[in-house]
Amino acid sequence: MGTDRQHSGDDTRVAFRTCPLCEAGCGLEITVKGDTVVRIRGDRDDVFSKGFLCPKGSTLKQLHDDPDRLRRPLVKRDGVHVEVEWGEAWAVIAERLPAVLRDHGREAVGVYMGNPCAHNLGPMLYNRSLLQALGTRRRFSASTVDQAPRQVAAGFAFGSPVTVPVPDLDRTDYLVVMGANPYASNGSLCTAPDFPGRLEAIRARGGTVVVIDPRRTRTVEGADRWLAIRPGTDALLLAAMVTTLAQDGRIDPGDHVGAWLTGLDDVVLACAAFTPESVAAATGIAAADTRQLARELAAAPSGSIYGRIGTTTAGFAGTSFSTATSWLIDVVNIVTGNLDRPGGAMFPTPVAGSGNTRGRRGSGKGFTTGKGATVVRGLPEVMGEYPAAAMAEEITDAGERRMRAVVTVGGNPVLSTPNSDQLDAALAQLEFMVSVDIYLNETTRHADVILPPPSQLQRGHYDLALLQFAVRNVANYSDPVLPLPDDQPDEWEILARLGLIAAGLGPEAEPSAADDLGIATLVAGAVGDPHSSIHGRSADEILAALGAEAGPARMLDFMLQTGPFGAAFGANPEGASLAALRANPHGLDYGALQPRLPEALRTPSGTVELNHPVLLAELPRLHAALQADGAATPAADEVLLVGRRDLRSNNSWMHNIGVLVKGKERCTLLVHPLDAQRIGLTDGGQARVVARVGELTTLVQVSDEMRPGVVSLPHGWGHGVEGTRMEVAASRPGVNSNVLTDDAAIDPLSGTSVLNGIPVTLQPI
Ligand SMILES: Nc1nc2c(c(=O)[nH]1)N[C@H]1C(S)=C(S)[C@@H](COP(=O)(O)OP(=O)(O)OC[C@H]3O[C@@H](n4cnc5c(=O)[nH]c(N)nc54)[C@H](O)[C@@H]3O)O[C@H]1N2
Ligand SMILES: Nc1nc2c(c(=O)[nH]1)N[C@H]1C(S)=C(S)[C@@H](COP(=O)(O)OP(=O)(O)OC[C@H]3O[C@@H](n4cnc5c(=O)[nH]c(N)nc54)[C@H](O)[C@@H]3O)O[C@H]1N2
Ligand code: SF4
Ligand SMILES: [Mo]
Repeated sequence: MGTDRQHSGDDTRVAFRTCPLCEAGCGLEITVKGDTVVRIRGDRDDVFSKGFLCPKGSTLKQLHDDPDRLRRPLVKRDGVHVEVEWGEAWAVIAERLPAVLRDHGREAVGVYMGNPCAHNLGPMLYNRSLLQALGTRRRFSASTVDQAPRQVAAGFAFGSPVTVPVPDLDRTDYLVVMGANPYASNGSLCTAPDFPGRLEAIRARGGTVVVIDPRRTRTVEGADRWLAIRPGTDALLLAAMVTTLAQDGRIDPGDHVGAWLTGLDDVVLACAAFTPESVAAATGIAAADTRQLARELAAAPSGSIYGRIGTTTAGFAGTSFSTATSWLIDVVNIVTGNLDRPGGAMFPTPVAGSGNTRGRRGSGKGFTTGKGATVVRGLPEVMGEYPAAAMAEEITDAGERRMRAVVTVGGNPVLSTPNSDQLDAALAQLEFMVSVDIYLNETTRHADVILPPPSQLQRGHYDLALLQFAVRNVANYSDPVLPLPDDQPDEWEILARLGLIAAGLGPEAEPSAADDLGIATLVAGAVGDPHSSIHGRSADEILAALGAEAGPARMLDFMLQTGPFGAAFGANPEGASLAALRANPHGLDYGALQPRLPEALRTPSGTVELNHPVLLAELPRLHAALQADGAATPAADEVLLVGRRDLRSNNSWMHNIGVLVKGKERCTLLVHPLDAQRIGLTDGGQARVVARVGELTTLVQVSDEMRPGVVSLPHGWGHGVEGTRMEVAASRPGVNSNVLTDDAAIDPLSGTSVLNGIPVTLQPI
């Protein structure tokens, strides 16, 4: 295979491959003998990760070999999943899915796409055709339990939801990490292999790292300073930082950004309602600390605030300000002169596939939401989706307009989305459900048909989504390490065939023919687009150069060649292409991030629309919530629940790998000693945790890592449910924290759930 190196003499070879498990995208060196993986280690020559790898990376072998990983489709017969041939699985789908569409219309079908789809070329390139074929607006994904607020804020202010600034980690002097724990997560919306090493390098070169988090995480331990914020109040702190700088007369976006900025005065004025003193009781951060933080960031030669899960999924006063928080992070980065400058918060120039490197540069249609709304709560469409938190009610409470069938692709919403008992019960009521998934788990147990894609090692890889948020402009492609078994379709073929069936073309229609048509359409669009590097060229010439082999690799080649560093089919012979990446198995490095204003903007005005009315209106709403907040007087046994991640977990689905779950129990409730004492909880004892929507019983771990009044329970556990087939996971089940999270509380602008800052009461058992 293209990127392999053959050892002479025996059948041992070394393949280089990017790890598809998390956003860091580390380079792996995989030694294979015959068709057996004998070793996986970090690729020291990888241009980006330089040998770094976490404990999960080498488990691609265990994942591949896991006897519970599905290798054949399952069909549910009399309540039990049985293995069938592919032909039979397709026949069941062809009989039942089009019938729902025919009898009840396109909106009767819903789709949920999970996180692994963002790490996988098949879904990244072919989910869209499945969605088009289904023709439903009832699209849900993990985005609304994750990053949607960050993207919506970027959409309004910069004109495109993929134009998300990332901290320039390798050149910064001052980094504020807000609601992220990259020592465990390895970073998110900031693709940076060895994120911890990059943080240590900031301090080694004399810079400063500050962490804002209700828990003293590993990231805090590696930092200069910790501000133990009360969950959900980051927007208040950020607004008060703006006010501090305004009072100091230090609002200065710099000439470069200042030239492309609208509405700064409006925003600063609206933030004046929040001062370090007026927010201190709510945030739990002393006014002097807020001032110091603002002043230090403004005075640093370069710096930025980087916000993640704690800023995009937190609740406050019964509602959520996640989009506002992401926007205010941008505001602080702007008023301190740090947007779009080296060492600050910068826009990557993705080598392939980004909406913000295509089309007209510097202005555009801008960003809107609300093309449609959910039936039950009338929640608006955002980025082509509805909130994941609305899935259950759309199945159970929408009467004749209810969702009767669901397709999941690489998702486990029963463990990942709020009020999950309710969703679990709703899925059981569906008329038909199909899952494209590698496991029979808490969600897929409800599916009538499960279609298993190939393993992580049996498919090609390019981080099309995550390299859009990388701290360097890099590109890295890997061909499949192991061949596909004879009758195993690739994931793109599964998705394409599902689409063809939904379109009424039957199970015999050819995915490759649909793909040929798809690529021809893309090429025709590009040669006709005056902004494309292949404008005016012959479509036939381009198609001939791309070759006849259908699938993601051809599509990717097209994207690389027409991207900002692309070879443009011979016009720029040294440029990026699939062939160039195959010839460079350790990746290609296109250098540090470059300033991209105004070219990266797609707003109607061609400026950063910092005072977009939808965003600006959040400040009065935030002020009202501050007044309503009962910060000082929670009920005696009430605490706020937040989540946490562990280096050896990956959301809900890697707990079937023995080496990753062995050792001490990790699904524990962390409780501060003062809270434990007050409530009567003991270390190693059990607590009942009660929230508005549900309750559970869990193991208590007393720890002064927590801010008093805040407790932490990881998500992604709660295995061993009847009808699942994950033996190792079932032996260490843990509890499902999303039984406690509330589907009613969402960020109104993005539809994103509240997964942190959940009011709960604790009782000893
Ligand atoms: N309380 C709380 N809840 C949370 C979070 C939190 O911090 N706290 N975090 C949220 C976040 S950030 C996220 S991203 C979501 C994740 O939410 P989901 O994406 O719904 O859940 P995952 O646990 O990632 O489940 C992935 C599913 O994909 C399957 N899978 C794995 N690899 C493949 C593959 O190659 N192809 C296919 N087709 N399937 C595959 C797995 O078997 C599993 O069923 O969870 C969210 N939920
Ligand atoms: N090992 C591992 N790595 C992963 C994952 C995994 O499950 N395991 N999941 C991947 C995914 S899908 C994602 S999205 C990323 C997420 O990456 P991160 O955002 O780094 O994830 P977390 O470790 O959940 O960190 C969130 C932090 O926010 C804090 N927090 C909670 N509420 C608040 C609040 O209101 N304000 C502030 N300031 N902080 C708060 C929590 O205490 C926690 O330390 O990780 C990815 N990487
Ligand atoms: S940090 Fe992420 S990408 Fe790197 S080896 Fe671990 S799981 Fe894979
Ligand atoms: Mo995520």
